[in-house]
Amino acid sequence: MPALVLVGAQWGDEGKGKATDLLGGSVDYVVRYQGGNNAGHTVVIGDQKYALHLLPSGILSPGCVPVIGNGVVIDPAVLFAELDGLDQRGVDTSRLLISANAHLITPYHRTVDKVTERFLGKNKIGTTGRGIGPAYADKINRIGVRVQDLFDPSILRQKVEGALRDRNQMLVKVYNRRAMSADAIVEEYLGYAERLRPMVADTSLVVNKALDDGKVVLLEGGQGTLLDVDHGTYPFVTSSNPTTGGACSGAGIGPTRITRTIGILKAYATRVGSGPFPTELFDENGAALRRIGHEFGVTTGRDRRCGWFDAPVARYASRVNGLTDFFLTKLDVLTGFERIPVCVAYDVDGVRHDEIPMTQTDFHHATPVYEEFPGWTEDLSGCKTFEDLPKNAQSYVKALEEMSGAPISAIGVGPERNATIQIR
Ligand code: 2SA
Ligand code: GDP
Ligand code: MG
Repeated sequence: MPALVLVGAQWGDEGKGKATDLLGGSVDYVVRYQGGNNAGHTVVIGDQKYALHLLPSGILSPGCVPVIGNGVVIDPAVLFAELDGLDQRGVDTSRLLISANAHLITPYHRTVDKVTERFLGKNKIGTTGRGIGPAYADKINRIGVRVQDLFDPSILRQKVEGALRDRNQMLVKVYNRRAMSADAIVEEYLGYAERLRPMVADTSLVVNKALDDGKVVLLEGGQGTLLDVDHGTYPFVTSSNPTTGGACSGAGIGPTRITRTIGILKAYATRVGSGPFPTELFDENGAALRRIGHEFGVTTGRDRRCGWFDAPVARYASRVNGLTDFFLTKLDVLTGFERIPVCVAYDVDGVRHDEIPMTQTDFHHATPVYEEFPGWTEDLSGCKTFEDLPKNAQSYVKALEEMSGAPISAIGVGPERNATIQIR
């Protein structure tokens, strides 16, 4: 039976949390495969709103086993705080499984993330400051601390001391900071071991067995395609692979298991943090999108940069992820705009580019070539079928579908679970 992947098709915050929750009733396992508590996935159920940072959105579906895969980086204090918060709201979190191979974010990762950003000044990446990049850097450098190391105190000490040797030199000599104490970190992290132990599993084995048994597994990506460390707007990216290839390595399954890859696509565009964003608006339209769409970071509270829909970005996401279909979200936010421009290509120094330019230098210089669509004024929140949408909204969706490289299978017309039009 199938594994499905759900991936952000733009710069994140497309509405992946809602989409995962929507599918939650029909899936048995939801696996996070990359990122960490930099994510902010919002799920609205009735009058309750949940903001999940590290936990898979499937934790809110009672029949679902939530899994944190090997590709995720975990800050244990944040994990427990998030679990406690859900427990207090009556959510059963007891089914959570965590990969023994997932890496841990430690206090030195958070510190390094913050000081390097500060020193980059106007060239900063605009990270969430959660220690994500430095934790992945240690993983690739083969000096990372993994969940399983919490159960072997001597290995844990050896690793923390090893990682701190260089780090402390850098903190003291380059950044004029105090050295960090390996003893304190080891003591703190050993304190997490007991609570963590019952959740820890060989999650690759669990997920593969589930697939063998005919269960449905949903792999939930964080961030988005253009924030992918390989396929995004490097270096203005996160330090993992949100794209569908990352779902295999980050969950420990083979690509032949995957039968559906859904791209979550916002009806306009947003980005949080630095980096190129050709359709970004600096006028009252941008401010209106931010206000109506509540475009503020779920983790950091930062204003999100807002702009018009970018079709080459959607096509790119379709291509690098091999998307089978899109969920189009937040169409309701566009109600009331008289004309809705869509970027159909770019102009780079007088040359038209129909696809994302090959080099970042060109992408930084790209200005959008727009095609305009007539807007609509009707409230969309009550629309249940495609035909219920105003004609101009129907034409807008059809045009987006034509330009984006994969069929649209659902349309979001509000944040709530049932504010969704299922098309196929
Ligand atoms: P990091 O912290 O190393 O992953 O930051 C690197 C870049 O990745 C961006 N990034 C995000 N972009 C959109 N949404 C994210 N999650 C939160 C949300 C963000 C928030 O849902 O709103 O609250 O600010 C997310 N996480 C990472 C980040 O902005 C950098 O550009
Ligand atoms: P994620 O990171 O992709 O899960 O998205 P975020 O939770 O960061 O941001 C998406 C926001 O849009 C959340 O506040 C959702 O509740 C909201 N949302 C999702 N789908 C829709 C929709 O179709 N319409 C509206 N108005 N809001 C939506
Ligand atoms: Mg988000």
